[in-house]
Amino acid sequence: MTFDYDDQNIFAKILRGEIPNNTVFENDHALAFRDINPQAAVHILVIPKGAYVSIDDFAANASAAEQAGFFAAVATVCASGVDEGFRAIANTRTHGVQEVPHFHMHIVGGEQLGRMLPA
Ligand code: DGP
Repeated sequence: MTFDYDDQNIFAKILRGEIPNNTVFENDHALAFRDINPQAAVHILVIPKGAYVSIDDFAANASAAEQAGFFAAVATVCASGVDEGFRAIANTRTHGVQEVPHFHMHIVGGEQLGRMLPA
């Protein structure tokens, strides 16, 4: 599997400061911001600052420091407002209906969620 990164994707533009965002947390390796189209009371996106297309690209190719920084950001986001539970989603490529080709983890919660997939 090869991963071709398009640096014109919307999250790359957010990381470059070309498009505004509602940041909730940032560290050296990750940015967390509110989804523009929230699906629940809490809907935050956590993205690495590095150029990774998808979760499998990130898992295979990101450095240990990048992975630690990313998951530190996930931990910080999840420590605020989703104590009753949440869903972490990484939509990936065509079958996963990924719209933005920069790895992002949705943290969705703050209310009772429906089933993950239709029964
Ligand atoms: P996905 O299908 O997993 O690629 O979801 C992409 C998400 O990104 C979707 O929930 C809407 C969100 N999104 C798209 N464009 C923007 C934007 O410009 N700003 C913010 N904050 N979110 C965006």
